[in-house]
Amino acid sequence: MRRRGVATTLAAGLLAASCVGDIETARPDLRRSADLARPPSDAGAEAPADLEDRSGPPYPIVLVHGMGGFRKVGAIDYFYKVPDALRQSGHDVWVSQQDPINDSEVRGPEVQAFVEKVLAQTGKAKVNLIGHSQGGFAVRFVASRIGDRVASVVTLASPMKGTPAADVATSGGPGAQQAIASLLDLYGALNGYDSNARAQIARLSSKGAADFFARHPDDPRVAYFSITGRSAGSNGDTECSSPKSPLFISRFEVVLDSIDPVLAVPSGILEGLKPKPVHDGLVTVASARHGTFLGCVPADHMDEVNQLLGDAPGAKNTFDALRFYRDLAAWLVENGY
Ligand SMILES: [Ca+2]
Repeated sequence: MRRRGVATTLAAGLLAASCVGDIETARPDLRRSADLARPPSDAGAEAPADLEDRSGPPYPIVLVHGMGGFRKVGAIDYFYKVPDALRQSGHDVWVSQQDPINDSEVRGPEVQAFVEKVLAQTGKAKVNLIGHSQGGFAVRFVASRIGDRVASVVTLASPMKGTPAADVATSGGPGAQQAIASLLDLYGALNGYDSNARAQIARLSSKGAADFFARHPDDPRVAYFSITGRSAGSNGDTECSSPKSPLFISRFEVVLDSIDPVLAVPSGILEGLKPKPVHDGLVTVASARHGTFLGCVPADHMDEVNQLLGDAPGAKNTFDALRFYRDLAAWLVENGY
């Protein structure tokens, strides 16, 4: 059931919050809105059956961002213009505002608390979680903790097996300082390599990722899907192949993407590996594959979330991030989530 009134009210609340720069004060107000109360026209409905019906699908969508704010964008606008695009299509969308720079062990419980508030406010039995990059760690954490309340987990370009860029950054070896500087710049952690940023980058290393998911295993009651980007002019080769790829992804099969300049350093690290992996400038396809892999879109790590600020993904690249998220949300509804 679509609730445009709810979506509109939530959109207004989150838009108001988005005008505030500070993460703590920008945390969305989770008071029950008037629109969440039963509409007057439903007052005479059969209460028990009606309540049961309203808790079912389609479930609310919770977007969970990765590290940062990218550069000057900030965490609130991380999925640039995506929440509004989804709400305009009738989806009930919430944007988690967890700590932008911290270990997934810290961010995971923050997202869980947020999801539990969404569940309480909407009266829905479950939610759909969509996490980009390190946000994929947080959504898998939540599904591991409260799997009975999670219908689906969609991870986008999440380095489930770590990223070689973080391996180099944490190695202390040649190129480490440049890798650290580039990651901090990318994520907007310009105030220095503090302990939180250090922990977060370490979590994105292959060892850090393995440790994390060993502690927070998947729940068999949850449907796990993954999608990732391919860039640097790659067509994805066999690494992107998926028999489960829906049309909204597979239709980009012959479209190529160029790397955003902000990803030059981590992309260079990946391009230097032998054999050279298919990647999005930060995360390899092999690392991002998890659960039911739905394929690759021609997008670098910034394009995947319509960054920077909605700029075009690259010459002759027809990938449209806002359309992608609308298609993804519609696909979730079609499939009963
Ligand atoms: Ca691009």
